[in-house]
Amino acid sequence: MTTDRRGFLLRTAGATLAATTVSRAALAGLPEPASHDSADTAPPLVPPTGPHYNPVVTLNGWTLPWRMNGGVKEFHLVAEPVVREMAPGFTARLWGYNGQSPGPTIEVVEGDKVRLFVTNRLPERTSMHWHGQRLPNGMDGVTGLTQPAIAPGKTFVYEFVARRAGTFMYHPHADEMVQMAMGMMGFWVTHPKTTGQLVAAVDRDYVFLLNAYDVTPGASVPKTSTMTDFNLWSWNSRIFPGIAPLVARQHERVRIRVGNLSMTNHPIHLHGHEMQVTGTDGGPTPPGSRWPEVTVDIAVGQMRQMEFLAEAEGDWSLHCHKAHHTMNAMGHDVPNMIGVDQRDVVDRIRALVPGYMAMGGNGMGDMSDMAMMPAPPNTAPMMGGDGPYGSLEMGGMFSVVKVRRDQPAGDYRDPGWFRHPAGTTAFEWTGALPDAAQAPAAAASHAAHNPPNGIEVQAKKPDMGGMPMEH
Ligand SMILES: [Cu+2]
Repeated sequence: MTTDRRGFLLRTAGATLAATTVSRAALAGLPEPASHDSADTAPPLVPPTGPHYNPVVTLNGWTLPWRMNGGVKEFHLVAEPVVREMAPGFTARLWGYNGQSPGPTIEVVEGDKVRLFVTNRLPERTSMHWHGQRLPNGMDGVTGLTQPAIAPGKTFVYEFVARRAGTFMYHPHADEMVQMAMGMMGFWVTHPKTTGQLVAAVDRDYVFLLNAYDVTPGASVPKTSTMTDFNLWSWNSRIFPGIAPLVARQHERVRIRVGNLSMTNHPIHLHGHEMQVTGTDGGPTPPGSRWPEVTVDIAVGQMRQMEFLAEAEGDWSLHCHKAHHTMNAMGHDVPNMIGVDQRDVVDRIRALVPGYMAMGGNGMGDMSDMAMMPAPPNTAPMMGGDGPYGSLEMGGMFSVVKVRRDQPAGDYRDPGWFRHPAGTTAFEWTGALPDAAQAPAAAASHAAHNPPNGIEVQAKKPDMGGMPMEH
């Protein structure tokens, strides 16, 4: 299909423009839809042609390739049933795009003309809404309001100019309750033409979506009528320990873009560093409006861009701070048995229910090894993930920011667990104290600020205070 540049501009400027089915002739010229069958994090997709930008990395996801056609970037999304490994040992049957849920990330540059083909291979109708974009009303993708639904087997075309740089999402606006509960969503990043004070250049730019599923242990298809009681809280349809780490070289500037397409808010908490919200779904925040924080709450339907300087080496937790959201299926609605000696009860119940197991008499941390609780096949452990010191006892919306001084720039491979310098980890008290443990950087600061009498008289100002995003 060839494109008349002038015609494209005229049509996108027109108020009557609407998404339409393509003709048979045009279908023959559809871009080949790329597909992805792995839940591994794909390397960033460096743009094959200018303008250059630092591409994002989609956690446990990938970026959709495009083709240029007469100055227009053409993408082909295919809505279809997919199989998603949500964590090792647990696979869900979802709906998504191009082989995965979420669908691939779309990356363009401010001012790009884009054409998106959306093919429906689902058993029911769908549409595509480009969440947060400025676009002609008829391209907004709302079934019944701005376009007829895309029937199974049909392909629709959306055309608009990516007018605003920022962080966006895409999702159906047709039978939304079912289609989003089944995993239909994706990320969209529009890079600015130039970086500067409002949108800084960063060394690493990670993106993920917050989503949630209700999958009965042992089953693989989500329940789609669940309103609040989800049992799997996921990033990009992955749950810990299945979520990839966010890797950075020490002193790099890192951006994390998050969109929330679940049914509740998620306070995303980073250990060891302060973040600033440098952008919302409405665009970049003015530098004077930014303040540091360690937890950024992200409401339903919102997108947030957080940035921080990866100054501290180590393995730093990044997670939702709702404790139930760092727990996988089977952790919810369990009666509180703390302090209850269940031995006698268990014997009596086992006489009636063979195989009955007591849960949580000393808290539920013991559950992380699953030794006392055999799960049905295809069930994610309630919590787990082994670290260098044992089980993390976490699940769901949890990952690790891995800051290393020797991580090569542009290398996103997992460097493994942090090797703590001697004397810098919490230790068991055995009656005497060695010299106080200090991380090397902190030790220098401590010496500079401590008078001989040992009373600390100055607080060290957080690094973030003087580092703002503008330079
Ligand atoms: Cu949460």
